[in-house]
Amino acid sequence: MAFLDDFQTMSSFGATAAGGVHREAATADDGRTRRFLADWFDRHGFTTTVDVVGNMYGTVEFVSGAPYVLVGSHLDSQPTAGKYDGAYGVLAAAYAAHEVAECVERGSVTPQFNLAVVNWFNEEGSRFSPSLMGSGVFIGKFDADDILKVTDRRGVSVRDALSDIGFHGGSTPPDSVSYAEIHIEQGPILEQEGTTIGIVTANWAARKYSITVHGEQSHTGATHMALRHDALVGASRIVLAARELTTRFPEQALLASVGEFDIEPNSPIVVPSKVTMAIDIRSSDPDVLEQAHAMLLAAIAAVDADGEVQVSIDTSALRPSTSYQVEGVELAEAAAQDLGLSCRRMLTMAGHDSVNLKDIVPTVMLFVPSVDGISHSEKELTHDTDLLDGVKMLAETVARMVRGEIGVGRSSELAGMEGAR
Ligand code: HGY
Ligand code: MN
Ligand code: MN
Repeated sequence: MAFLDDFQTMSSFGATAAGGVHREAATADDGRTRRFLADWFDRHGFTTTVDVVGNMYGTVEFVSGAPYVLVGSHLDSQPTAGKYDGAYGVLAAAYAAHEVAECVERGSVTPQFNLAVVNWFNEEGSRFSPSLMGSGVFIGKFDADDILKVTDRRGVSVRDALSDIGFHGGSTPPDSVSYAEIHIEQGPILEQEGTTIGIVTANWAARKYSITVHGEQSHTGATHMALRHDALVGASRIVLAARELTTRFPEQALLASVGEFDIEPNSPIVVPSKVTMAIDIRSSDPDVLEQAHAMLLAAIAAVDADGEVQVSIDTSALRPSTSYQVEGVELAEAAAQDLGLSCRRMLTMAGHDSVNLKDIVPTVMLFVPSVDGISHSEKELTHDTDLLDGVKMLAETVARMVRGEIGVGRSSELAGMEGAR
């Protein structure tokens, strides 16, 4: 199968020994994967363009001057991650778009809109924070100049990293009329139920914090205990407070972890002077998330008030729970039914670029099963049959979108959402 062969080739860029990929945004391996995609676009009649924040588009024009149905995901990965998260969605989008373009050529699809495959820059947010960066600029939530100045841990800016790999472009992004994305579920529900396609109706709410705990550097073997200001002790209390939060709600109602943690100066014989960390808390219930937010702030204030360390909350960002447009959900259900694929409605716990896109255009978000629900791990796995059924499902969905079944004018839901953005 061409799709599976191409997916194997794509997964070789930044491949790890344990079968995953390590391909953070705008690294050399991300560049290699992007060049593979650009070459694929060339070979299949798509025009490649790159915008100022490194979003890559492969466009095909059917109707001169008409807006574009966008379909895509992201090629970047977390460190030592799985090969399916994001990359599957980009290649599936390319194959689906190619199939739809062939249908247009044969006359079996009469297009109302044009079509563009997209690889969003830095969905993961591991090298450069925040996540959902390229799609955030696309929808106008972030300013491109601000984003280009963001630096990684070594002080390299987004602008320089993109230039280094040859993907700091200058093209105007295509004008979008609707968006579709397919992704692995990253949870166990589809596999447990034996369902092939998940159709996402809303995203979980999330809050992400970056926090600094300030102590005072001194000698681990010579400073009296009463005189220590150990940043790591304060930071550890906050890590445990985040875990403890989850026990105050029904099981699964709240998820929380500290995923990033840096100690300074990180020497065996020095009491740590500073710790920076990132906390991620999520819930499907916005009220639970807000209660947890208040509890976490209280726990942090208590650590600060004890006096050994000072704690600052440097950034705190809310990703609210919002719904995907019903018209897109219904379109996908009809497509799955016509293809004879089992499907169910579900929520997404993880963030996706579609969470951004749905704020400006009708958006369809699809899932295929993840074995054991594992993701952000080299153990991530989706069976080939599910990958191929997903491509079929995406092609049918995109064909309907190109025909204009959704995205004509602005939906009433979108009009109502504007004030909340
Ligand atoms: O889930 C996340 O927050 C990430 O953007 N994928
Ligand atoms: Mn992803
Ligand atoms: Mn991810």
